[in-house]
Amino acid sequence: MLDHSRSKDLYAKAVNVMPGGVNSPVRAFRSVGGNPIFFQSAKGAWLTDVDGNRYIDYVGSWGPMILGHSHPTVIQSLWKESRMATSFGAPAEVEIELAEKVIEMVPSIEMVRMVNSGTEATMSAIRLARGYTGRQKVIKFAGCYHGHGDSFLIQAGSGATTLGVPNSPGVPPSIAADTLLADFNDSESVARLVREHPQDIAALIVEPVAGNMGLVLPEDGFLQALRRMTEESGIVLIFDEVMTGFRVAPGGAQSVYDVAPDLTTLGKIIGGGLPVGAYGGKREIMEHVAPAGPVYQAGTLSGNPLAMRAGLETLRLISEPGFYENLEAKSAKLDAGIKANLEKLDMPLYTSRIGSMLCLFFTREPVLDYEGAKRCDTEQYAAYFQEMLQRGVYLAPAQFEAAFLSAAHGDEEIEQTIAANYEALKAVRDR
Ligand code: KE4
Repeated sequence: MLDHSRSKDLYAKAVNVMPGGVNSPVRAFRSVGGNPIFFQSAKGAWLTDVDGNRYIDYVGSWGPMILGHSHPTVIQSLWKESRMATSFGAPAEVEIELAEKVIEMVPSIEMVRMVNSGTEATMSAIRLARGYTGRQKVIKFAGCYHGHGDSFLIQAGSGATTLGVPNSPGVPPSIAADTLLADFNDSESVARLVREHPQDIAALIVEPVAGNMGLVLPEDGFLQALRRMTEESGIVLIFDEVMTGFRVAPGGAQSVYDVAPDLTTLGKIIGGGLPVGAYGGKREIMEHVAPAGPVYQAGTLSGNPLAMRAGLETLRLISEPGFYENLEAKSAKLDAGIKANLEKLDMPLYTSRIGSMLCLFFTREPVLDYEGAKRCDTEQYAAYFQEMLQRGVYLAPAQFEAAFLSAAHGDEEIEQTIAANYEALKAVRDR
């Protein structure tokens, strides 16, 4: 067993000063048991914890670390930027540079506003949709997670499901009443809501590839149906690409499925590991955002030069020729290795993958929506997580997440992961 004594000591201190000892619930290992691990450093595909144990990392800070941790070019650019300033609270050229890069990479985005988290991006996007349309209601999908804004904590995925609170206390019923729930991959569930609430739906927000109930891909025609129905009804279509943006392709999931939303929300990779979110889209809609228009949204550290610089350098590096092809080859190799292990062990578990996002579901049924995800055996996932941890592989401490590869994951890491996966699955099977 790995020695985690310093992590244990630190957690005992942490729980006295922070709720649950963490600054974000899913990190607390509540659904996988045991003590959360405290980390000391990270480089490339590797994490080192405070007890000196090393792990191959498949959380990647929940998505941002597509280059791998502490990429030298990003670190160097941050060092240079920090010698000039850390924050102005006033315009800086690097904000324009990042905005231009985002607009270049995501054609549906004509104008963009930087914020400080994915939650801020999604909260602002629905406020903008409500201000632009003069309508009130928002459609979301059960199992999708759009951050912790009040309107979204209705059948929310990710940590909300992991901790069993998909509908959080503290959300006023009046707010919840304006959030309409549909089922992922079920366009008829959307059509029904549109029929029931003609002219009163401001926005439909969806993760075009759902990464917060495990990884659930859109079935053929689903996203196209959402585009058609929202177009016909004057509903603002918002693709929440906080996780998939710059992850599944340079232009995000919308470029993979060739569906252009009205607004896109971004986060994670756009900050290169520093706190950045963004929302953007059609100029005609974005021009309603203050101070250009009346829809108010603001932020002390929005456009912060350090965060902008880390994001810009990251987007420049992932735009280099061959980056995604390389990432795809690594991801396909890992996926094939896991599938071969499941075959050898006669464990027909369901898996999903798109690019460098993968998921192993502890269920034999295909997972196409939230109901399917909730059928997973989270106890088995917990056992699998611990077996992998002991073998030096750090996975999301929750079944309802995705695993992320980075460009820094090489053959050595992938082969070590496949070997650990075989042993861990065997241990779970034979429990
Ligand atoms: P943040 O506010 O956590 O930056 O972004 C919220 C968000 C919005 N939209 C999508 C599609 C997201 O996946 C997220 C955040 N993702 C989770 C992981 N599934 C963040 C990890 C955490 O909550 O600690």
